[in-house]
Amino acid sequence: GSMDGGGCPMHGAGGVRALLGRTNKDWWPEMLATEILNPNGSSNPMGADFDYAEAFKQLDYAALKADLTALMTDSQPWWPADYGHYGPFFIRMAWHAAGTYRTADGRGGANSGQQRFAPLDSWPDNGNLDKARRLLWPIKQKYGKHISWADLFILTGNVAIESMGGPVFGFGGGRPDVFEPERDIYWGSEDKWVNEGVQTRIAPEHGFHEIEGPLAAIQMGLIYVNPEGPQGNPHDDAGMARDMKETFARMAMNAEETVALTAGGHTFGKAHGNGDASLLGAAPAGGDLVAQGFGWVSGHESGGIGEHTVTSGIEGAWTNTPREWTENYFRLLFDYDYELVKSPAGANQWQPINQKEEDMAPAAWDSNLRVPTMMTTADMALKRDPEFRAISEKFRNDHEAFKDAFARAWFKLTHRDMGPKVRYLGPEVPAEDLIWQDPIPTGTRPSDVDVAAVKAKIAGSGLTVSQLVKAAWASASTFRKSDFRGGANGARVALAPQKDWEVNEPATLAKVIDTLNGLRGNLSLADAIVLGGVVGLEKAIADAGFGVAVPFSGGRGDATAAQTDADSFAVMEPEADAFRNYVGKKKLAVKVEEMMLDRASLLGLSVPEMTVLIGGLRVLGANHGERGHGHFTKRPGQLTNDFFVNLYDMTNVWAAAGEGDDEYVATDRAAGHEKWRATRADLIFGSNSELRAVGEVYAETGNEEKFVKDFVTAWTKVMNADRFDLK
Ligand code: HEB
Repeated sequence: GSMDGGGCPMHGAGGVRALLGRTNKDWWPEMLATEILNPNGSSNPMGADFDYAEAFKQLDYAALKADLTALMTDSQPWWPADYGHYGPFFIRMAWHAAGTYRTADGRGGANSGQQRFAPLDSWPDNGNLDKARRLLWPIKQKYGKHISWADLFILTGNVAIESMGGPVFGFGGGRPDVFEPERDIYWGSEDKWVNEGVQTRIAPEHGFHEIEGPLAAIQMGLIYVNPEGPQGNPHDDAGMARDMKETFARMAMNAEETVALTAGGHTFGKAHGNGDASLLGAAPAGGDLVAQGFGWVSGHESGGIGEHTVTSGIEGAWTNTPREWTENYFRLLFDYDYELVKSPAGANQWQPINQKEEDMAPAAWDSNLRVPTMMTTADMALKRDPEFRAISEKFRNDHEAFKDAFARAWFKLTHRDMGPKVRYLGPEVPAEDLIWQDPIPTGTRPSDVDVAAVKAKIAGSGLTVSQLVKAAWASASTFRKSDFRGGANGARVALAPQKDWEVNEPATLAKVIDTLNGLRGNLSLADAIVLGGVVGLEKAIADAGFGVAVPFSGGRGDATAAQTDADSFAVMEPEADAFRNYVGKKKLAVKVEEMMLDRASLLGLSVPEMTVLIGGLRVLGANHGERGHGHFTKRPGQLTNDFFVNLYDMTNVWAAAGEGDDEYVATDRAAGHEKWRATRADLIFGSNSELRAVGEVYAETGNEEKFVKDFVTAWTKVMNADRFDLK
């Protein structure tokens, strides 16, 4: 069942949910199935040779910014600008583009322009942002390949802030667009949107940790929290603050950043609820052909634009100066007491009691008219929650501190998923290094002579193939293409918290690192760990009788503990790692084989790459804690295709080894004696027809060397996944 009534969010047998939960096909069954033409997920019309960084370097950045500035006040009759200025609207667009980021898997966020696609384009919380994108289209069209939509969303947000006098910390370009929805992301399992019934992800009697898996929003279709209060209840002060803190924490924001962002954002613009929400038409993804992707078209006699716009249903501006950066947000929040009122659309909101005429806002559509300002229940938490209140008071009394905090938090919000600073492009990249960028000192490329010398020392060090391969895998396999964090560069595997992760077998890892540190000469530790993997593999390949070389690209740097935010790395600890046949103690929300897919996806691997890596790692003895499961070989430490050969051997009969679903045993069909042990992450390569089809290729006679070569290619891809300097 679904999670109606705030119940258990888990689905299916054994309390596990489906990896992807509810998908576009579930929401919009009639959506055109364009993916049949892009079975490999590449609908990119720019082609493989297109280098966005090169195209961006040719951009006339100043001209683009001037055009964006002019756009701010170029009101269009089909979507008139409130107060004659689109700035606030564009800030909300940029914030919602970035605000889907979540730390747990690094997915979401601004870095691929996903707001253009379902389901995000049709989330209730993204209401009317389709108009913001259409307003931008002439500029996108003009600058073409030199600016991606993903970059444009964020740069437009920055220009909006600047054009209203607000503080900005910088801008880095370099977010290449994708041209289809990211289909590897879990947005939740609920079958109703936030506005279709009460389906909160935090059951009041439980608490924060109840938000399942990577999710960072409190309800389906929201960026974060319900502005009217938990489940729409405007009187649940504690719940409101709790929801805000937990959801913002899940996108890497602390309480101070949360206050600065919300107050800074709501210094500008207004909410829209001057009309009847029931008159709104379908969201973009479900819309009629002639709507051309325009959503939420209103049946109101005026067309539901301008004065009668309905978006959130809340109505009014937060301040008396909605198109300028000022101190008015905190002033009005603290100077007035507020009473609960209903917007014309029926939403709960808070209105200042006995508001002075001069503190009222101009009407968005008529600057001669004064209307009361408002606060949402979420805004009220900034003064009602004790922790938030202390921060709000500080900002109220120290406007410079507020400006700095807002500018920095906005920069972090909008750049958090871009990975290391080497990926930032353009003239406005701030010089200052920020801890959330996971800084790594630039490495130097070791000479061939040095590499050869260290290789020889590693080979003679007594470290085993298994130890070397495991250390290299532990180091590199944290990489995730979702937010470009992790990876072998920086050698953070030798620092807290990674060095202490159970999956990494801390004691053995420490021994390998000590040994490598003692012999690495002028190579960085990060390079030495990867080179250790090369030495281990080359031995395993030679022992198996093949002559395949393993490439090595040195030049990694070593990060220090001071350059590492240990807490922010803690969320990256694997709860399971099929590549090392590891399952932690925590009960998994999805099946082990789905965790395997998820990790392979974050590493950017294809099905054959994942398959060949698992098959090879098993025979190399890379299992966590020397676990024998899936170790289907009589020649351990040799890089052979034995895993697949033995898995597909019909003399084996497989059965569950006990009560649980985590251990299986093969017996000889005729003689009945035990032959092998396995986990789900092993047997899936026989039971799933697609994985089996690929595994069979590697089991085939004549493909033994292909197996070795493909393994080396996939392995090297993982080792170099974070080498942005090589690309
Ligand atoms: Fe915000 C708007 C809520 C945060 C910025 N918001 C808004 C609205 C609402 C909200 C309801 C209205 C919409 C319509 O139109 O109707 N928010 C909210 C919440 C939160 C937030 C609940 C959490 C707490 N914001 C935020 C942030 C930012 C922002 C963080 C940035 C930084 N917003 C904003 C803006 C606006 C808004 C600018 C306005 C728009 C216009 O004007 O259009």
